[in-house]
Amino acid sequence: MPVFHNFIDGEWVPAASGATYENRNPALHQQVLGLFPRSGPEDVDRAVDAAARALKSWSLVPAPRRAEIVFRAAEMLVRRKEEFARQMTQEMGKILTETRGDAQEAIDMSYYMAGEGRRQFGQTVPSELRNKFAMSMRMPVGVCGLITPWNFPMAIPSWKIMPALVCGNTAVIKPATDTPHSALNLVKVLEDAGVPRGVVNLVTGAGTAVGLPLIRHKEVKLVSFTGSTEVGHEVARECAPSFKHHHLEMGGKNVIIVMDDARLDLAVDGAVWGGFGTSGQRCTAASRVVVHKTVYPEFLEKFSCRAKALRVGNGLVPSTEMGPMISDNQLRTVEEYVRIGRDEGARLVCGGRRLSDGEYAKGFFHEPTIFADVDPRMRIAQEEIFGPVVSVIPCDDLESAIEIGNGVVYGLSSAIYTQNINAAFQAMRDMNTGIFYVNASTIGAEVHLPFGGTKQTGNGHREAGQAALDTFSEWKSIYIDYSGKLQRAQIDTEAM
Ligand code: UN1
Repeated sequence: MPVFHNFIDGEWVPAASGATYENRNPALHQQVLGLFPRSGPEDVDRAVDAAARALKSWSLVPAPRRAEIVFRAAEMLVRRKEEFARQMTQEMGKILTETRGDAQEAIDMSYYMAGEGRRQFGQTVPSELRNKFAMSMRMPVGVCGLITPWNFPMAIPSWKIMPALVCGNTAVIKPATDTPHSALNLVKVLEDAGVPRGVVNLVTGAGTAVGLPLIRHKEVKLVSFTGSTEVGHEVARECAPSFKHHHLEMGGKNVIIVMDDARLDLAVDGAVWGGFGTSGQRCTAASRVVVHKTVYPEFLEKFSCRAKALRVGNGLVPSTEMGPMISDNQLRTVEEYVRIGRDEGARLVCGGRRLSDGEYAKGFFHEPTIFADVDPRMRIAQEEIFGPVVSVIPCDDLESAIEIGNGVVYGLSSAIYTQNINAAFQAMRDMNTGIFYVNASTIGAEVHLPFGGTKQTGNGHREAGQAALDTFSEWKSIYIDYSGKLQRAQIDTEAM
């Protein structure tokens, strides 16, 4: 049985208590993939102390040099992509093509952020006064506490670690309990690429035992959290008393709008990919499809045919199109929402059952599920399910589609399928989401544009793209007066 360790101050060490927990395969639950440290507050303290000690010297390494290490990490990820993807499918369940995509996203983010090492532009502006220079530059924030989810086990850790590093911060990462291995692989690559000791630390274990003490630690100056809106509230509350920076990326209830002039087969492709990719366990998943009434019957027919035909199974088997749920808990949540949908009177057109025959009994599988004729006020159309359950909602026109689309508490991603450029532009303007797609599904954001959402999806910060630099750095404005005399801004300005 492989035994894995925390990474603290450049050493691989067990939890101080020696306790471990099992990392199991959600497709074959009897299979234990490895033992990981069941860490506690004492491990968090050691990791944060190491990160705090490393901060000064790391922040003084020129940003292009820091970025070279990130670049080397990217190259190592390229070489080990297949190995990491297979391990990811085993610990998380999603199919191999998707875990390759997840590792690729980490590669892309690493290359992108490596480039940002040479591009952390500030501003130089004319001063209001003579013989005075004005400019701004970025500063690191300090020790970052990074708390990452299980659905993108390597990509999302990379979204946080890479910008944190190029901006000169040090970090302690606490990966999701269900997917420690992929985060550990990323940290190992950073170690091999030459990140100095203490700069990146990894502590595995539960949210209450590791995440909470990490958020509360006074030396942690920035928390970046991806997960549920419920836990996001808690993170925000914990950070408020000390005004600790906190970046939150939370739930979604994303929508695809299908207009009467849409290329219907393309829209069906998008709904299948967005609804059932990653078994619906994405914050960007297309869990609602709002369809113009004139094409509604045809869309529904085609969509349910495709969903019924999806091959569900172990993600390592090449023919599999949809893997298991991450855990029994997640599977129960999905079953509960199916019950809620039925009770609310939505029409179940396909799926709706846990899969438990034969090989399926060994894991946490659920059928791709579609509810039709859904009222947008129903709970299945309002709440994030994080599973393979899609609500199809009829609409009369673009205005009502947009109103339905916006009628949820979340604001992450939305999409429209139409051939009408005016409709596309109107929806682009009016959908209150952080990400918007035209003739493409709600998933598949790229690393060099801001990622995040409005309303209860986020708290105004973004990750990825240049926006990540704003999340992981502080601004300093600098004025250099070389006039050799007292110049009073605002007061002397007029006399100029
Ligand atoms: C998530 O579901 O938490 O845009 C992130 C996408 C992926 C990232 C999803 N690139 O669907």
